[in-house]
Amino acid sequence: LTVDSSELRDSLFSESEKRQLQAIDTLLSDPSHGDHWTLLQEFLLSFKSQAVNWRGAKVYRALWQGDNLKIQDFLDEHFPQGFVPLTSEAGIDYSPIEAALLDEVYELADRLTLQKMCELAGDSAVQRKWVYFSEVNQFPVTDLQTLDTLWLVYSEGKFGFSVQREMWLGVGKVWEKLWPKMGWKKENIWTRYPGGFTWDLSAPKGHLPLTNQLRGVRVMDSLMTHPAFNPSTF
Ligand code: UYC
Repeated sequence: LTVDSSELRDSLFSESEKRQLQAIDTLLSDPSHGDHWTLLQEFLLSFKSQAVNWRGAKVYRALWQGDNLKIQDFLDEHFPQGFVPLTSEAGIDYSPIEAALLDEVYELADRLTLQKMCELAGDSAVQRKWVYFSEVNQFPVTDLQTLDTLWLVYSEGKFGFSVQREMWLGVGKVWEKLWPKMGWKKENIWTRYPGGFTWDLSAPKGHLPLTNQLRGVRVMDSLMTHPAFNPSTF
């Protein structure tokens, strides 16, 4: 490695998020360049022994969207199941959600999230196409964390239940203060599904995934208070 690329390497593995992002931008501007490709591989492989984060997912997504065969082969070989470990205690396959998020089709990812939550709840929820708060309470910690990680890492940390939960705690658990912050209510009027929502990263923090409020706030409350997002359970 040249002096330049060893400096790039330091930045890539730096604790400073800003420095890391600059390195990522440089590397992704020409990923198949020899030194760049060496570093990108090392960076992605580091997530085999370390929790995934959105910087890793950003690199994975950019390479996944590209059309370089050598790069595609590397991803197929080392990440045949996608980037995020899709752990499920319930035996549910979350890969369609990851595929939608990789494609940046956030509306489909949101639909699939609801569908998978119905699967988690069982056959009757799949039939009725929505979930009871009492079913959400019984969701395995692992599965909700997998769903949350998917949203988190493919949104640069902007979306996900854990983000919504932090915002909810930040407004003293007052729902009416939460809705406008997430863009679910504007000038005291509910945002209309689906056209009123913003299906990309220009959305407000916590905008996605959606939880329909038609039947009240209890499902959302069950999500926000679930042990999956409660640090005291660990
Ligand atoms: N919808 O307004 N929503 C639907 C949201 C409300 C309504 C689906 C979110 C308010 C009806 C999703 C908000 C309301 C349907 C969401 C929102 C309302 C529907 C599809 C802001 C009227 C048709 C999944 C809080 C004043 C479905 C699903 C039906 C659908 C999400 C109406 C994801 C976050 C109170 C009539 N809305 N929803 O659940 O059941 O069907 O007929 O929240």
